[in-house]
Amino acid sequence: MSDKPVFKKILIANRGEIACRIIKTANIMGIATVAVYSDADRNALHVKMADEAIHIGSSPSNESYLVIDKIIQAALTTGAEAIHPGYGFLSENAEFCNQCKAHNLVFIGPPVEAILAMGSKSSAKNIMGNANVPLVPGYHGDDQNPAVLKKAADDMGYPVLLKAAAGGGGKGMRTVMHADEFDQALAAAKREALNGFNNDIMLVEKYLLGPRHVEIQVFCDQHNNGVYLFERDCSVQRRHQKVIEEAPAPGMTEDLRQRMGEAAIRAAKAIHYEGAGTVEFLLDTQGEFFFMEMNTRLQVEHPVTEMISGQDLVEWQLRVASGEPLPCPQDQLHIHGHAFEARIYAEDPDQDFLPATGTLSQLQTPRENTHLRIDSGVIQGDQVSVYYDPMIAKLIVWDTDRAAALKRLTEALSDYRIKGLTTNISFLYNIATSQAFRSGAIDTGFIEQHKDEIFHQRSDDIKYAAPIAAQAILHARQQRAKALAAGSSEPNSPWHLANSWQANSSAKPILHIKIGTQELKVEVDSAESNPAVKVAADEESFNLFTDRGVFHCSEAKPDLGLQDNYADGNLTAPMNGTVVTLLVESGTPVSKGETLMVIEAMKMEHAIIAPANGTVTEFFYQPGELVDDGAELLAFAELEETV
Ligand code: MV4
Repeated sequence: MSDKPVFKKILIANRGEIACRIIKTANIMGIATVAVYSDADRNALHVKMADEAIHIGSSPSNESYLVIDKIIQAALTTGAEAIHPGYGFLSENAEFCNQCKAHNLVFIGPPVEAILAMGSKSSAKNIMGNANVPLVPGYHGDDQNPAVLKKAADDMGYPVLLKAAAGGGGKGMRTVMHADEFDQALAAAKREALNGFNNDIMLVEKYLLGPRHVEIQVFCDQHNNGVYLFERDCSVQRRHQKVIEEAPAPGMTEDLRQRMGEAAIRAAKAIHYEGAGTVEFLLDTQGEFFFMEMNTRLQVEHPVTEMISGQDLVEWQLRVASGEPLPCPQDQLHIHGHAFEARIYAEDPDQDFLPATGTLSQLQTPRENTHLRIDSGVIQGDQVSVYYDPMIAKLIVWDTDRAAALKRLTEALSDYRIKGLTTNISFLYNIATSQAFRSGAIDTGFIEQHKDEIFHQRSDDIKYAAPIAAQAILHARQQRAKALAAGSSEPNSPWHLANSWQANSSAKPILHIKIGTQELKVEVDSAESNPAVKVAADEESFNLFTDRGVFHCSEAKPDLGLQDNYADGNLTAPMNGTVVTLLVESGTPVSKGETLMVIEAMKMEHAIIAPANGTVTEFFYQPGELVDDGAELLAFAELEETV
């Protein structure tokens, strides 16, 4: 790679996937790495991957990753020459930047002046307006007299958007649809801004309807060179959290790309930028773009840019921070294919995305290759704690065009297996397979507009999923039967042929299935064999990944009232009733806990459950027959444990 390393040793002032990401490139470049860690991260992956690690405090980030002194001390103690702040934490903290300089440590990021210039929306808009970067029409003046703000709104016409100058992430933001709502909205936005940022200076902007979030990756060196590495479309967000990002942006033209790229370079040059930066634009439905803000750091979604450009942006950061010129001029940068990034989170989309915590008891991922990359900071067995962002991994895919890359994304999502905590994988899959997303019709309102499809349980979809789910359940049974047979003393016995052989019935099996919260009976056409969809069939309940989204399915256990019988191995009728269905075939090996037959009594269904691994050697009743309270229902042979 390089003749001499740009730095001998760097400290990474971060944790999780981004710390691991930076260490990977440092390793390739022959740069030694120092990790820092809190109590909760004592055994974290980034600590294991680094050459050295320094403990910097207790678990809360304001007692560890956010404590400037501790991080500076760790760098000085270990002899690191430079600090990479990653994203979040101290990455855009001017004081940290100053402290690095004061201690002769290179801050791998822009000059402090650039961070400060972008810290306020009104100062940013002034600078960008002067640099001929297009701005959303609006008012960003110093005179904060409410009457002046109101007149600005009246003059530009409604709807308008009030934005806190110090704000970010949608905080201190209010839309005003009509003039008569203005005063109240202004008061509310000011209160929120004062609370959140100790500063209630407001901007007034024309409110754009249905805009897209398109951002440009820029890079500048210390020798006045600047290039753009094209755009990312990050329109698919919920509550200002990005969900799926992609590059290039769907529908982007060469002309618009060049105009946005050149505007982004003007923005960066206007603040004498150095290193990796992102200029965010709103792109309206007419194809006009407007400066929104500039992020003075490497961003979470940088991998999609790496995938389409073939460049390592962390390598670029390290080279540029050490004083080297940019690795590549503009005319040698090209877009190859299309990339997506999906952020896999420990959270529950059905509970308003409540963050989930717990142990990753199973973490099985699709295999990485040139088409598929996973950036993660956790491994199986790790905890997702309350202390930090609950992102588990970034799943990044690449292919020659958008449709092929999207297929890779949906396949990879359906290959992910995470147990121990709730994740947003189904939510991501439902977005990725929705018709609107496939067509590239994305804007910042995407999730809200398509929520029925994304959080779907529509009845036509359930009807579609039910037979597939039934096939999956039968398939899983066959797999279990084979596994049992392989472990039994008579592996070649016809009793183990679960797939086709039936003892005394030609009836099609009826399964009781739960899909989401709905329970239904499904008659299975055994002629159809394996399900043609992805399903993790090793579970009692499983996610069924179809081209109409994910369905959470399980075999319904109609009765819980028979738990006592089950515990006793008592296979008798709980009361007078009727046999509803036989759920296994006699002679077929079954697992302990599996439902063998269903009885209906007093308008309630009761499951008769296998007391152990074994086989039903005979059912004494068939569906529709009456049974008396206490009647023996079936003969059961326990599987003898082979020694
Ligand atoms: C806007 C806008 C429409 N018109 N400004 C949201 C967070 C902040 N960074 C800027 N945001 C917006 N500013 C005008 N004049 C719509 C949004 C917006 C948005 C922007 C990017 C990504 C997602 C968004 C979701 C809702 C609103």
